[in-house]
Amino acid sequence: MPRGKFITLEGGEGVGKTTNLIFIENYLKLHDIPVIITREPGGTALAEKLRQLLLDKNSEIISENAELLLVFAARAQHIKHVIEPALTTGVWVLCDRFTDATFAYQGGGRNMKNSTIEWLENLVQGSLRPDLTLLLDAPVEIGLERAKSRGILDRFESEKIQFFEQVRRAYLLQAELHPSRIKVIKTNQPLIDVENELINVIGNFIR
Ligand code: T5A
Repeated sequence: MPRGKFITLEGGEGVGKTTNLIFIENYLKLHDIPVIITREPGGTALAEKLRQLLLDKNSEIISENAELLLVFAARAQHIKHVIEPALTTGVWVLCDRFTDATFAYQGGGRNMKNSTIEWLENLVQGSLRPDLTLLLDAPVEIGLERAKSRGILDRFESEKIQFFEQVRRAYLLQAELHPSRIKVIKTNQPLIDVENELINVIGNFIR
């Protein structure tokens, strides 16, 4: 049985990852591709608990190293119990955020060294990397406006605008570094146009 493909969706706050994840899942199912959707941080019972700790804005101040290690601890569980078992049985995995988010948020947002993140990436993931990454990109104000319209902000969403500008820059830099894997899709356009671009990219990928 051929190994499944690993597709990740990335982007800053409120750019439309969750909305478009469901659209992509339906598109793949229409093409008879077995697929599961999952998310990071999260995806297993323990990783979801770690997600709660990471997003809780009432917690004690979380040090940058603790934040980075919590993200990778959740990822280790997610890979072992969800991602690898699916891929090895031929199921495609569609994941809302993965390690590009760590380069963007902890690397870009928190100014942590990329070499530290790369070290943990190799430790936790071995050779596992996404086969395709869809980087949804919109000006920071638009994404934050959309995120705010949903109500209470979490620990990350409560950061200052400069943090999100750094996150966006780091994401776009990742796309420049990995042009064959990461496809940038602008989401400051009507949803139907975003969906058409996604069909184009994923259609090519399937072929
Ligand atoms: N994190 C995560 C790290 O710091 N390091 C890491 O390694 C990882 C993996 C997780 C947080 O954890 C941090 C980053 C994050 O802050 P999250 O829930 O995954 O949090 O991320 P969020 O960005 O908070 O997710 P959101 O649900 O807020 O944003 P989405 O999923 O991008 O946006 P979505 O689809 O919910 O859309 C937001 C609103 O916009 C509308 C939708 O209908 C919705 O109301 N919308 C559009 N409106 C108009 N036009 C369009 N084209 C639209 N697309 C969507």
